[in-house]
Amino acid sequence: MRSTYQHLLVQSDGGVLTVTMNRPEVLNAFNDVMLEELTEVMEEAASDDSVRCVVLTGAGRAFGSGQDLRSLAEARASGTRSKVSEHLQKYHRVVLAIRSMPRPVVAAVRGVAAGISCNIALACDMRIAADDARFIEAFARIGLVPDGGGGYFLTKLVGVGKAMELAMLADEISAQEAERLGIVNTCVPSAEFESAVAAFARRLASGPTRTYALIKQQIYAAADSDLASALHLEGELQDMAFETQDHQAAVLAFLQKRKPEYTGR
Ligand code: LHQ
Repeated sequence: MRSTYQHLLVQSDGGVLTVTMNRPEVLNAFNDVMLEELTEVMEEAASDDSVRCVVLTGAGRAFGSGQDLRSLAEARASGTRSKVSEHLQKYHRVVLAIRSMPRPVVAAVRGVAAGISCNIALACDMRIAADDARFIEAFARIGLVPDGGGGYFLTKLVGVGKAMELAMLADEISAQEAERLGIVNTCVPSAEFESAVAAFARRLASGPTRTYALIKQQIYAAADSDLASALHLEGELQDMAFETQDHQAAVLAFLQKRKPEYTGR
């Protein structure tokens, strides 16, 4: 992993890789460079066993404001714009890297998460929001459909009826409402945001990492399958979990009335 990026801050500490989107002057809107850098970091984190939890967040007062509309308009005006679906494939690569990453990925959302930035937060495994966070499926405001997996993630998280409302009306959802709807896992006071994110990430980074990868596979497969297939996959995954060092050490720790220490192996 390189040490400097143009539009990301990347910091590794105790198994937690914190990736901060860093274009605060435009509320961390995505331009091509930031998108390419985020893809690179997520793909590298997926194959780096020293990373046991990834936190994705934004610099300044926002998580992200979606596609940079200025660079989009400039590309359209200059005639250099490719078909939107081709451009979207670059976002899809990030979404798929997050979902298939064999370790937990947490979105830490402060301020606004709009458009495709909102949907990249939804692609993460869990979300922590500061109480000033706001979520906007802003697409219909500019005559577009939710992209970056938004239609899929919204439907899974809040159900068809509410997903339809959020996508069509494109209204802002407060952090408290997002917590009530199950869009975010937890909402914390802004003053406690950084320490709450750090504690959550540290806890995940000191958990049974290989088992977390299997749980991720299990939950996402279950969301798209029938009971019989889910039960079949459960058996296969438990065979793998059963052989991890963390499982065996945790059983021993229980029998010896000690707290387990997970090594991630
Ligand atoms: C921005 C942006 C922005 C550039 C704030 N771009 N500068 C679409 C098409 C193609 C392919 C890929 O996928 C997509 C997906 C999408 O993401 S479509 C949705 C794109 N995003 C939006 O429509 C949201 C646009 N932004 C807003 O509606 C507001 O800025 C929000 C509600 C996010 C925040 O409002 P405020 O808190 O009032 O901040 P602000 O509007 O004053 O923004 C601060 C600055 O950031 C401002 O620049 P300035 O020079 O005036 O200080 C904005 O122009 C700039 N900015 N979003 N997406």
